[in-house]
Amino acid sequence: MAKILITGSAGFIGSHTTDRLLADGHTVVGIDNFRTGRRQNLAEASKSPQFSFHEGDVAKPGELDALVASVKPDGIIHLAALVSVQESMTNPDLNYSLNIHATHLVAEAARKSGVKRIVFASSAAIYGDATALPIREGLEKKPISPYGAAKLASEAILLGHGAAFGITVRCQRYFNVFGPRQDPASPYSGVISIFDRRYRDGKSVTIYGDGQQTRDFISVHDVARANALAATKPGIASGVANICTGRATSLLDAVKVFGKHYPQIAPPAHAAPRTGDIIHSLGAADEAHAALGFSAQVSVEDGLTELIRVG
Ligand code: UD2
Repeated sequence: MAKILITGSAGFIGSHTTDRLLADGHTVVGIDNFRTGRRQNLAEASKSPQFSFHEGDVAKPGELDALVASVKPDGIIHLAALVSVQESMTNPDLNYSLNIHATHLVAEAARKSGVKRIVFASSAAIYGDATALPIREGLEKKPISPYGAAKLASEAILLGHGAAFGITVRCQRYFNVFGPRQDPASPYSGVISIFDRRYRDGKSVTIYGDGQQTRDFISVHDVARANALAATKPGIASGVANICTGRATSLLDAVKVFGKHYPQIAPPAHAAPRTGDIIHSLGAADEAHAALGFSAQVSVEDGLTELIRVG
């Protein structure tokens, strides 16, 4: 069994990854500053004697060094980040600090304490407006936001450190993740979280465009499993991999599932397409399977049904 330190452990993906590792019998030490994470997300984890939590800021020099030196984890899963693409546009400095500089601090903390593995929350945003679908990892990277650029830079920082100092680094390029605990607060939150909140509040949803646009929606439970595999599977090499299902789902198909559960709510309204939106996004899932033995197991329909039931 491994001891894993998770930065951003109170966040959407962080808390599910924590739960997954604990369920598999591992020990987890979490760190979060609750900037976007929520204490409530760790309610289940906090019941486990295998879980401990440190309230702190990964981006503050020295803070992580001390924690990593005292915990001596087998691996670090680095999920703490500025998570909103929109916020990276309005505050590129903060994006630099939380999404690039903080990653360097994680790499350094690992080096100083001899940590052997780092798993990093990268994003499909590094590809930008890719038109050749499905998107393969070797595609030219053309990020179109400070957020996407920071994720790409972070991959390079970690892989460089890994090669120089003998750390196995896995960069996980998440596609459109959905599931319980995702924050629906902003108009730029993930569409599934916005739809879930509106249906729950008895309101109908708005589809921007005709609803034929597609995304590679992946359940957060699958993402948590991919993170756990990348952090604990023996004998894996450094590298990057899309964390996706390899299947395209249209917004209309997603809305159909909500409609089944909320027959009393008016059908969606349609509005003009959102400026800058891409029509289709789809990942190729082969690399994660080859490198980690990971393939997504939760169908969009099952994942949505769980979200609607559990919230
Ligand atoms: C993601 C990022 C976005 C940008 C983009 C680059 C998130 C949440 N968004 O957007 O910032 O980096 O990738 O490819 O990470 N929609 C509706 N109704 C709503 C909300 C959304 O119809 O109330 C549509 C939206 O116009 C889009 C689709 O749903 O066509 C998916 O939207 P999204 O923001 O969940 O995800 P995405 O991949 O467009």
